[in-house]
Amino acid sequence: MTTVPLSWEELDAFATFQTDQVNGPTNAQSRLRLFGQDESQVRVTLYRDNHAWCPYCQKVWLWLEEKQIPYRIEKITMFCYGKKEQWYKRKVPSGMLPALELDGRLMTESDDILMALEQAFGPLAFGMEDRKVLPLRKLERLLFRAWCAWLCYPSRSQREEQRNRDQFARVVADVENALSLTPGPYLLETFSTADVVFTPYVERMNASLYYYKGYSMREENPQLSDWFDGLENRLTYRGTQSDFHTHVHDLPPQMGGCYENGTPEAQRNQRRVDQGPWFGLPDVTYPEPETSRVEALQRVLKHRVNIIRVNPADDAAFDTALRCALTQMMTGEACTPPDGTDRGLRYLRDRINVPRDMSIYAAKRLRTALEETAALAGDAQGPAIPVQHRRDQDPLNFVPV
Ligand SMILES: N[C@@H](CCC(=O)N[C@@H](CS)C(=O)NCC(=O)O)C(=O)O
Repeated sequence: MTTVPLSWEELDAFATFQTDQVNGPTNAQSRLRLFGQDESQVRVTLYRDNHAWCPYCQKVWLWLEEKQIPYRIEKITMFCYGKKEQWYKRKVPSGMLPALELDGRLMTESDDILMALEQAFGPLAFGMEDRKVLPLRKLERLLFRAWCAWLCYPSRSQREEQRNRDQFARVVADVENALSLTPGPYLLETFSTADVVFTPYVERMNASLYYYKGYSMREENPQLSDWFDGLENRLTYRGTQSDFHTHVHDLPPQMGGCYENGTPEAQRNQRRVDQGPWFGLPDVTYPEPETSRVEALQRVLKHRVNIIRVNPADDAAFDTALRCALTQMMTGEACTPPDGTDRGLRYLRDRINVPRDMSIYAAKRLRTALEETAALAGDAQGPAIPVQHRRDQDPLNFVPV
């Protein structure tokens, strides 16, 4: 027995989630952050990517949020998602992100940006050039290189694959050791620039190695596990945090390829990340907020016209199918979608982007509802996610109507 889908008006009535994007918790949708201060205090504009994916942007974003510096956000398209904005190319001819304006002075290069921000506003506990931070920054680059060597080049033999894995494990052991030297979960006595520098790529390592190599960085390393938990205790980090699905499908075009090792663990993890269940994956451990469903609903309601328009399914049928999935998500009652919409529902399931569209738990709720609703119609998967580019995510398709 399944229910009939709620109308858009009925779904609207569930949309009671209030957020303050300007002064409230860190979120990916905000264009202005004031932290309770007056707009006249704004000295900073951050130019970051539309998809909230760029790791170097995340570094600067997290730093500004931690320091509660009032700032504006301008969002730019990264090459692999669509066409770079001409006005931005006039400002930054290379088109690279992040860029930042401080008192009208434009700068690029995330490390230089952080150092300029430290000069203007003081360090985040320990500065970029602090003698405790410098060796940790070096360690982060070693970890990054070992990760790329393992993930982003095809291994010619089992031995080479094992060598790359061992090399990565050796650097991880050094990170574990560094983390064990401090009493808390962070790299130094307190949360600092050092943690901000590690965050973006370690988050991407955790996702990609789980999926492509069957290696669970967060679960297999107790100090890193505590470190991730320590990050997730911070609302700043939660607002910038992505999920496994988003990262593993955004990394190949960005990194020039990600190579799986074909182990049973990797294959099992790939099925899990792509088809669920998404709850219980080691991409998050803090408890699910009560607002996750309503957050997901509101984000869909805001963009529903474009979501339906870009979907490969017939618009009228997909309108009903989407309402079925949202009805299931909000009421818990199964709702059978029109025949043939399973493919379209899974297309959308595969294109929820965290944190661009919504927070991690909201995305898990929505992916689950889309999958469970699709399963009532059939087992057709959506068109494959491209690995050379992500123009299926062109932000121009989602300009609010
Ligand atoms: N060294 C630079 C690296 C910045 C960088 O590589 N940015 C990439 C995104 S992660 C970029 O802007 N690529 C151009 C594009 O994809 O549009 C920094 O630290 O800021």
